[in-house]
Amino acid sequence: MNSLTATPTLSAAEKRFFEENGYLGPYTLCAPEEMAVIRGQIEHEVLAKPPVAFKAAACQSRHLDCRVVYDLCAHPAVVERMAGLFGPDLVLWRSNFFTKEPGSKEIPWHQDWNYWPIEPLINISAWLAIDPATKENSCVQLLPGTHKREIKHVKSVGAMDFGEMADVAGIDTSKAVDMELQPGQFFLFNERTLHHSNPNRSNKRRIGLAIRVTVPSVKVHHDKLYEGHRVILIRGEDRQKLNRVAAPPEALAVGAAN
Ligand SMILES: O=C(O)CCC(=O)C(=O)O
Repeated sequence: MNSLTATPTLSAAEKRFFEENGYLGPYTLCAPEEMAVIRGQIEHEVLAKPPVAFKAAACQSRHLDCRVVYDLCAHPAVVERMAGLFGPDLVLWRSNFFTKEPGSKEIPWHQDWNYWPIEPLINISAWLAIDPATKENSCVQLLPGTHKREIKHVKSVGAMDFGEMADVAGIDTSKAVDMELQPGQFFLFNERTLHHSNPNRSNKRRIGLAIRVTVPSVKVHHDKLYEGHRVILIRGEDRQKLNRVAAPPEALAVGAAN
């Protein structure tokens, strides 16, 4: 199926796979050639210029002020599959670019719920490859089935990119699945799926965009994120109105504010 032209739906087998394993994919949002053009915009107009409308690092939630990022986060290839798992009403509450330059550290095994100010802890993420993501340049690794329980997190040990990591004593991390992706491909996973990435021992940079989506009945604690934080409704209706909402950025907003 061409994910660029058809509305994707999930089969019963795909939904079962997600329930059993806590992840799904890879799928294709766009061709590598199309992502090469988008990558240029991300490098020069997004990551090179911090946001002005809200106080966050240049890699955080740029779907709020850059149309190119919003269009990736709200792409039907992503959103329609998320709707197949989480229902018709969806809220984009966060996104971030994970850039691993050559020599960058390990991101430890973790479950995302541990770090997030949302209540209840319900989230579906898409991880979209901006650069190729391979074993060589430290693609994300997932542990299937680990989403079924919460794992205690402890202070990180060793040279890690995060301050806290999951306590994986007793968990067989050799069963990890390598999520190797071409630019423009993505996978889905939930807030309890254990994942990590190795140090980047190659000479190739790896950028991915993590897209975080929840449902309108989840309260996002804006004050624990950053000043000016908002959510954007990307599908269906927000009947609960629990969160501060923003409109999608204008198409011309990329780079215009700086
Ligand atoms: O990109 C990585 O290596 C880690 C990604 C991650 O931790 C996430 O998307 O939650």
